[in-house]
Amino acid sequence: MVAALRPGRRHLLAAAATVAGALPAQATEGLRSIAARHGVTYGCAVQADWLQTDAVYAAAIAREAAALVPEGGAKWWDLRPAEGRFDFSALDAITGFAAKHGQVVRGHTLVWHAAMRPWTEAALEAGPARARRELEAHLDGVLGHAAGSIRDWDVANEAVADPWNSTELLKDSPWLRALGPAYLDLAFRLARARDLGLTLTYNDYGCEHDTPHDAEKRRRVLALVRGMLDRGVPIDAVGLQGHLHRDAAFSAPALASFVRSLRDLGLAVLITELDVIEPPEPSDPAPRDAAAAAITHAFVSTVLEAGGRAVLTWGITDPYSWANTEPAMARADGLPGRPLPLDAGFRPKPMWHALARAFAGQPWP
Ligand code: 9MR
Repeated sequence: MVAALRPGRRHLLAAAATVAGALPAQATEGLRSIAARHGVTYGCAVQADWLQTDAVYAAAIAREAAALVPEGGAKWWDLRPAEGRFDFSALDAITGFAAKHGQVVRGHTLVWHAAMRPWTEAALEAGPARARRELEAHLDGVLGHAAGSIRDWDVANEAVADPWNSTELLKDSPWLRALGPAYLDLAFRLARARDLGLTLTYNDYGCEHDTPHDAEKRRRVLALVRGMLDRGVPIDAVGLQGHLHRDAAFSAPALASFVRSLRDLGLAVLITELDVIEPPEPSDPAPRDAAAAAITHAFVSTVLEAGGRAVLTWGITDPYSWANTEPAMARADGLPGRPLPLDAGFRPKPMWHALARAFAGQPWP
């Protein structure tokens, strides 16, 4: 499945068929300019190889997005392939594309429990002094390299424990094991010390829905950032990933109250990884797209009304989404998921229109 849906032939053929100006008429104005008219920044996750090999994909990213975030490319896995070595090739391709198209880039992510090579995991297991040295070297190398192109970093990603498998505040992670619970404070302090002007963001999932687990996750995220602020730790923003579960309960008041609590702490709030994960039924695309659009509109409108100002989707077109490329995410009925604003032919779906209406403060019919 991965091979079938990874970039390549299918989309290169699509590129050949449509690149000569045959994009659908209704997509001539991208979400980026619709959002900008209403004071909102819209963007999406991108992958460097697709920007370089798929002309239709690249054109869609240029048209739709004012902000880019590397889906990979800025994780330890990509930046630190071997001990003592940095590889900025994917990141540079993305920041280069962004510079050419007047887009800003968010960095994702400096500290995460996942996406590290075995050498990094071994280094973190070698004790706190070694772990701190690696973290400092990483921040020196990465923040220094990207200082001119990335001004907003997810300093930490998904550090809060999941309520369904832990009663702790922090998730088990190589960083926690190496440096103890103060590792987050340390990462944010070290990042600020290296570059006073960066926006330092904490990013997490599982805060979106009206379920007991999400309510508890919201409580934990608030407790984490309140504690950091009480300790004088520099943190500027909280990213709500927004991997929505299409049929999970949603409450605008519950989410708005969470966003306002973060805003009251002086933190910016943004949506960083929006997409809609579907259950396996029904198979007809029309009701699926309608339901995805409805929850997208409710979620985005709520965050914007409560003071959020930026919205990034986790990709732009369905076939390239992790919901389709990762076998573990596959629908039980085998049909491709439809999690993103554009379909496989780069045509706007109802989700695209839901975003446009949410940016404009218009209701969803
Ligand atoms: O979508 C990303 C996928 O292509 C990568 O293989 C994976 C591991 O690096 O990360 C995925 O992105 C995740 C993001 O970094 C953090 N939040 C959840 C995203 C989806 O798993």
